[in-house]
Order: sequence, then structure tokens, then C-alpha cells
Amino acid sequence: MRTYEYHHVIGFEETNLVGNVYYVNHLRWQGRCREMFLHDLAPDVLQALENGLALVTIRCSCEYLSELFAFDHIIVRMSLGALTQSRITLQFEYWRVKGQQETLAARGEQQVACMQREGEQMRAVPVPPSLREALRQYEA
Ligand code: SSV
Repeated sequence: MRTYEYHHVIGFEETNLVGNVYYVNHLRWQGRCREMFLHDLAPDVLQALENGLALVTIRCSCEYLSELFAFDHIIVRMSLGALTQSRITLQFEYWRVKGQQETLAARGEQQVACMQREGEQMRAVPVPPSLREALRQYEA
């Protein structure tokens, strides 16, 4: 299965008193990963977000398997879990890289609904064609 990779080196700002990564950061990296995907592969969708398109996160989760620490190099690997008319399910694996060795540190999932803002209201709309096209190569 093809994955989209986001690389990250953990900084002190992401760790807690005990020295390991505070759990909220894993969700931030899900966000960083998906926005870089749009920036790289469907930049017109970023433009559309300024014109009333809303990509609404309707759920997200993370399963924590092992601790991460400052200066750990991690790769977040994102793949497409499911694609419907207006919803995208993204799956994430968080790998810690040390030399040649990679360890799975966490897993996550989130679902995004494509909607259009209309005044105060929002209505579901199809996944934008350019995004659907970009997603094709990441189908599980
Ligand atoms: C500002 C805002 O609302 C941003 C939302 C971003 C949503 C991005 C969705 C990207 C989906 C990428 C899927 C890739 C699967 C391999």
C-alpha cells in the first residue's frame, strides 16, 4: 500500500514534565500530515478553503504504543482508509526511526467530511475532484 509521509523531529516544546511526548501532539502531526498532503498534491483545495469549502474533522483517534522523546525522528505514514461521496477516512502509522531500525510507536485514524458553507449553514458536498484524483494512488 502506498503511503504519504510526513517527517518530524520532536522538540522540547512537545514533551511533558516526565520528558516524553504529550499525547495531544500526535493529533497535531495528523493535522500537519494531511495539510502537507493538500499542499503537495491538491493545492487548489487550499484555495477552495478560502472560498467556503470546509473540510470538517468529524472524528479522530490515536492508539499509543510506545513513548517518544525529544529529538526522536518520526515518520507519520498516512493512507486512505475509505472514500465515499463526501467523506474521507485517513489512517496513520507513526514510526520512530533510529538508524536502519523503525519501530511502530502509534496508530491513528480520522474522518473528514467535505462541506460547503452557505451563510450560517453547511451542506455536504462531494469530495473535490482534484482531491479525489490525488487520493486514488493511496487507496488501500
Ligand atoms: C483548515 C482545514 O480545515 C484543513 C483540513 C484539511 C484536511 C485535509 C485532508 C486531507 C486528506 C488527505 C488524505 C490523504 C490520504 C493518503
